[in-house]
Amino acid sequence: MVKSSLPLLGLLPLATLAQEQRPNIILLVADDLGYGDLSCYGATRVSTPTVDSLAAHGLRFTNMHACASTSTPSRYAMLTGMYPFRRPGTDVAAGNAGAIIQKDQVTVAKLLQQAGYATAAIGKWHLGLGTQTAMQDWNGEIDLTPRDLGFDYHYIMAATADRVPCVYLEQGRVANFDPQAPIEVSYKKNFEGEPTGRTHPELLTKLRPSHGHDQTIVNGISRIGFMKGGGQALWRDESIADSIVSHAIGFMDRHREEPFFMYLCTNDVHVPRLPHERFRGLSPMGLRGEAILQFDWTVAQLTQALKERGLDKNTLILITSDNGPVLDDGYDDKAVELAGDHAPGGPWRGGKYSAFEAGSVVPFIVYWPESVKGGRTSDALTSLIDVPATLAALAQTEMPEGAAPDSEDHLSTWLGRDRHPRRFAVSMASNRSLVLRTQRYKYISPSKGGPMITWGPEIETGYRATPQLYDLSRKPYEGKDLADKKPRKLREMEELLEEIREGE
Ligand code: NG6
Ligand code: CA
Repeated sequence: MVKSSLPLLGLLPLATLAQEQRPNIILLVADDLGYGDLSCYGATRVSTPTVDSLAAHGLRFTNMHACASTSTPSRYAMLTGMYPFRRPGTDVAAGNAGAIIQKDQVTVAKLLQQAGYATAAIGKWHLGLGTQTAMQDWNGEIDLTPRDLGFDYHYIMAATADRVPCVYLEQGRVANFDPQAPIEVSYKKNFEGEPTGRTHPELLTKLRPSHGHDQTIVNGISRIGFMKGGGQALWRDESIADSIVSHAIGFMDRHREEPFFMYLCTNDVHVPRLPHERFRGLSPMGLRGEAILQFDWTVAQLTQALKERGLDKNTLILITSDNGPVLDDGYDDKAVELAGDHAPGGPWRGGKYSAFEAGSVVPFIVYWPESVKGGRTSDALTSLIDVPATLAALAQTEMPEGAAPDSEDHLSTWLGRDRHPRRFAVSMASNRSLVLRTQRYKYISPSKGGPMITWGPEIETGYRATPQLYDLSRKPYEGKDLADKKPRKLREMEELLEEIREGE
């Protein structure tokens, strides 16, 4: 079934990479960008020329899996190399959640730091901040930040654009802090006299909620959670991409003489979708389409900046997404009405939140002009759980005992030097049910819950009280449950999942 179009290449063995040749690494993670949202993955109603060109000159994977179909658990796995099902408290985090990754945990950033890389986290964070939930000092210094987790520099959004606090944090403090407007944050109750989307819909000048998202209003958009103050520090949604790009380029400039690692997370294409005005009207799919264009623009800005600094040849860019796509995720941005025949999940069933494939199959493009032969695709089963071990191997640094326990080094597959698939890929749906993929089969563990998401998005969950088995070599994908027909295969998958569950 591994019918990759990769020829087996006789490139230099990795071990001969000299220290000084170690590339800069940009791990570019989009938010909720689906497999079918890029034109190099088959989108026709939107065009992403820059990403397409990186794919054309790099390696494009068709079977990469995020470890969860929502952000927090997916990112947790990608940074720590530990499956989120091993830790409670790894579900979608509030904006005032305490740090979810422990200070003593190994992260990909710590591994690369130890290898001599300058490291940064820029953009969406969504992994909690501070030692204790709801106890952060937003007007002073946050007591546990990405700095404690291996990132020398951070310029981040605490959670998501639809959650308060709507400010950036830089080096543990609110960026552009406004002493005239001290910040308070609560996910329990509103602050006296503060209007919300629910009480003051007339103040919603930019976007209205379609479900949820009716609390504090910032920039004419109501959010999840309550906040007060912020003043000059509050973000303008239309400028988030610009702000992320300029801070990424700033970091590049400060570290052009040494290897750097950037965990660069766009807000696009998460809700509320309000890309910069210069994209308005450029997509038949409205704001969601414009957000995809803005994502492509972000990639263009980065590649251009690398080129101008002579860093383009020796920078490895990995482009992916934290989870699958959703159209209506809580704001009336006409994503559903304007989608036309666009299939954000490509050929896969389900979407964000779901146990079906579109929840976890994500785009994955590897671009490194100096070392990766371009123009190829690979259908090898791969997983974002391997980010820590694979990047540590690339940086030629040791993995400490017990570090990133679920992560494996698949560097040769990622760089296209061979086409070995992972033995399995595990991901987690939003109700924490587990999904197991092998190159050919897929197992969905039994769980409670109806066939559709209940709170607004029109997405099939893939949940069922009985175990499901699918043969992914058959179309339509996940069209026929083989659990009854193939009891031996089913048992084999159950046992494998049990083995993975127990191992650590
Ligand atoms: C959901 C939000 C959704 C989005 C998601 C997290 C509501 C009704 N929906 O709870 O809008 O924020 O959480 O998305 O609140 S993620 O990509 O960061 O995981
Ligand atoms: Ca997401």
